[in-house]
Amino acid sequence: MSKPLPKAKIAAELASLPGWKFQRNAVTKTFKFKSFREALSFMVRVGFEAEAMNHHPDWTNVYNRVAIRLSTHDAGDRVTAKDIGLARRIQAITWVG
Ligand code: H2B
Repeated sequence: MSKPLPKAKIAAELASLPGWKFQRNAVTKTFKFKSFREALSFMVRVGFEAEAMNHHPDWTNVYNRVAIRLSTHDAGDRVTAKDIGLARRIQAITWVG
């Protein structure tokens, strides 16, 4: 089971993850797209990454916005290396801001 990362380690990781924040024991980012279609395509793309990692985002979608919150439920809803890994994979999806 993965262990919660210390706050300082999370801050260090976020330095190279543009737009991601540490909020209420999760790493978060809201993405805005041109349309619902784009937002939904992004969610499908992220879904495949999540399935490949067996690590899944908590998220909400309202029209062209997708608000993502990453934490590890098995670690008591705290941020672990898995969340940082998924954030990096999301960030690597080429057309994402
Ligand atoms: N996603 C997240 N974000 N946290 C988890 O602890 C988690 C998960 N656990 N996806 C996985 C699935 C677990 O429930 C399965 C059984 O491996």
